[in-house]
Parts: sequence; structure tokens; C-alpha cells
Amino acid sequence: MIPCAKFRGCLLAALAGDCLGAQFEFSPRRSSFRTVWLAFDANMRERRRWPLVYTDDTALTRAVCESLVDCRGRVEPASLARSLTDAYFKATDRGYGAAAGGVFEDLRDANFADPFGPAAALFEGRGSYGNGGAMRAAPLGLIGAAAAAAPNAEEVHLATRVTHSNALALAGARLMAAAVRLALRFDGVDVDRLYDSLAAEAAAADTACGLHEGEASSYTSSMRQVKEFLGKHPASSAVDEEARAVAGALGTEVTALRSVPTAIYCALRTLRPSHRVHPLISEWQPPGNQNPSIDEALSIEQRQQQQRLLDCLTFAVSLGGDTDTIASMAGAIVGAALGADALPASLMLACEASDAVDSLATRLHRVAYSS
Ligand code: F2R
Ligand code: MG
Ligand code: MG
Ligand code: MG
Repeated sequence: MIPCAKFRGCLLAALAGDCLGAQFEFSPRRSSFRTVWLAFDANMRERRRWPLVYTDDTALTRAVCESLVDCRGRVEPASLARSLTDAYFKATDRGYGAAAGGVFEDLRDANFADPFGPAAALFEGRGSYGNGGAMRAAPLGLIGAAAAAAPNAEEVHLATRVTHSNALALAGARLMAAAVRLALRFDGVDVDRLYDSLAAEAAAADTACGLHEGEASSYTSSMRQVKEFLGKHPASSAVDEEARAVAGALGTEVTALRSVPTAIYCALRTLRPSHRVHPLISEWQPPGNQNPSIDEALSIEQRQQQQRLLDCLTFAVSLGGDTDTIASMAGAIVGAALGADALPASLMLACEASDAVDSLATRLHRVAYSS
């Protein structure tokens, strides 16, 4: 059985990436690693900035979890459509993509009679290739890891098609769910093996969605670029050059193709045993004055895991562009691998609704292993 702490780590790190990254989403200029880190450090120290609000990424991830829990771990499109739509109308100002609101209005107006219809009609019938399906796919990877209740790739497609019918969005969500599922079983050492499994998932997703390997617009070719970057091991002092090169090659856009492989790179880079966290973070002391009983009583291993996660989120946000979504997806993967111990208490105190997300993760875990 996958420990509940890994489900919690995944969803809490996704929340943290969203809340931290939202402050930088589509800033006119990319921020350096140092600038991003200083902002995060202040976020964790200064109560007056709390809570960091979450955006559509978390609102819809919570909605996917709720629907999975209600449907005993299965994807039921009408239930999911209702859950996503309810989340949208609860707070329409959480930074949704331009096409999303219209889909939710149409779903509600038709009383969820055709859960796929409104999304299929978008963009003159081509459907959205935005990353809105991938950004909420982590719970599908979690439930998929539990053998008894595993939704197959078809079910990830069903869950995505409620808002995104384009092949690029479907394949991206499928790859993101697979990344979480595989990260849950990561042995802490063999990142090459994790990469190979992900490259195979990318190839399968491309084939299933009719994307062709030789073309630039395929996850297979993006994953090949991920491998090239993983082979480079630049020094910490060159982190901003690394970020610029990764952002340029893999992308930081609102499209699934130009964000999911980017998030995967951010996660795998951090999970390499040889990875050295940036000195700014390895020298960091968690703020002790807010909750000393929790943050100061850490083992060395916990401290290192927290530094790893913070290093990942800081790097992801320093890429610029769609920072909330890329950091949230990268966080979900690393959090699934490391578990809830990787989340500093001061960060959880700073993020909106961390208690609610935590208990939802526990409920999802219960459902995943209850049949
Ligand atoms: N929307 C945001 N942030 C504001 C981004 C503004 C920025 N200036 C920019 O757009 O570059 N964040 C949230 O949205 C993302 C998830 O988006 P989702 O749910 O996929 O939305 P949507 O509207 O379906 O797709 C996003 C945009 O992609 C373009 N697009 C998609 N499919 C297209 C197609 N077939 N043809 C042409 N264009 C297509 C459109 O511009 C869509 O609006 C996350 O970042 C989340 O945080
Ligand atoms: Mg967002
Ligand atoms: Mg519309
Ligand atoms: Mg975003």
C-alpha cells in the first residue's frame, strides 16, 4: 500500500506550488532564483501576508478529489462536471483560463446533461489545448496508483474531456497523472529509471492521442529534451542560466505541451540523488517563532527533504510564465515521491486551506484502498 503521507505530500505540495507561484504568474519579467527565494522566505515568515491564496489549479484539483471520493474512486463525468462547475461558481476570480468560464456556464445551463459537449465545441471544435486538464490531474495519478481502484488512461481522458478535448491537452493530463503515479513508487535513487518510465508514458500518450513522435509537437520529443537537460548538471551558481535555457526549450506557457514536460524536468532535477540544493536554501533556517514545536523538531532527513521541495518550487517559479501551474505540477510530483514530511509547517500555515487539502488527501487515500 502507498502510505497516506505520500497522498498528502502530493496534494499539499501542489497547493504550495500554486500559492507561491501565483504571485509571479505571467510577471512581465522572469525573476532570478534569488528574488523568488527571498519572496518565499518572506511568505513563510510574515503573517501579515497570509494566507497566500490559491488559484484555479487548486480549486479544480480539490473538485476532482471531491468527485473521486463521492464516486468511490471512479471517474464519473457528470459528477465531475458538476464538482468542477461548483468550484468555479464558488469563486470565479481565481485566475481561470479565458475559455474555462464559458464551459462551466454551458455545463450548468444544460444541467450537466452532456458533460463533454461544451468543451468539444471550443475553438471551432478543436477543443482547448491549455494545461487546465493537466493542472488538476494529480488526484487521478494518486487513485491510479492504488491497484484496487485504478482508473486507466481512458479514465484520465474522460476526466480531462469535461473541459479539454484537444489531443495535446489529453496527452498532457495523461502524462501528468502518470508522473504522480510513478513518483509515488520512486525508490529515492534511480531517477534514470523514473525518467525511462515517463518517456514510455509520453510515447503511449502520444500514440493514443494521435500525436506523432517525429514532430516537434509531441510529448516524446519534449521528453527527449528533458533528458538532455538532466544530463547537464550545471552548478548552483549557474541556476539562472539553466532556468533561461529550460524555459526557452521546454516552455512556460498555458498550453499543456509547453508546461507539463517543464514541470517534469523541475521535479526530476530535484529528485536526482546528486542534486545539490541551492546554497540560499541549504543555509535556510525555518522560522521558529511561529510554530516552534513543529518546525524546529525536524530530523536531518526531514530538513533535507523540505529543502529539496523548496528548491524545486523556487526553480520552477524562476522559469517565469505560467509559474503557479508549473510549480504546482512539479510540487505534486516531488511531494508524491517525498511525502508530507517535505512540507515545512511554516509554509502550510501560509497557504490558504492547507487543512482542507490535507484532510481531502486522507479521504482520497481511504477511498483508494477501501475496495
Ligand atoms: N489563465 C491563467 N492565467 C492568466 C494567463 C494570462 C496570460 N497573459 C496568457 O494567457 O498568456 N491561469 C490559469 O489558466 C491556465 C489553465 O488554463 P485552461 O484551463 O487550460 O484554460 P483555456 O482557456 O482552456 O486555455 C488556455 C488558453 O490557451 C489558448 N488555447 C487553448 N486551446 C486553444 C486552441 N485550440 N486554439 C487557440 N488557442 C488555444 C487560449 O488562449 C486559452 O485561453 C493555468 O495557467 C491556470 O493557472
Ligand atoms: Mg492558476
Ligand atoms: Mg467560451
Ligand atoms: Mg497558471
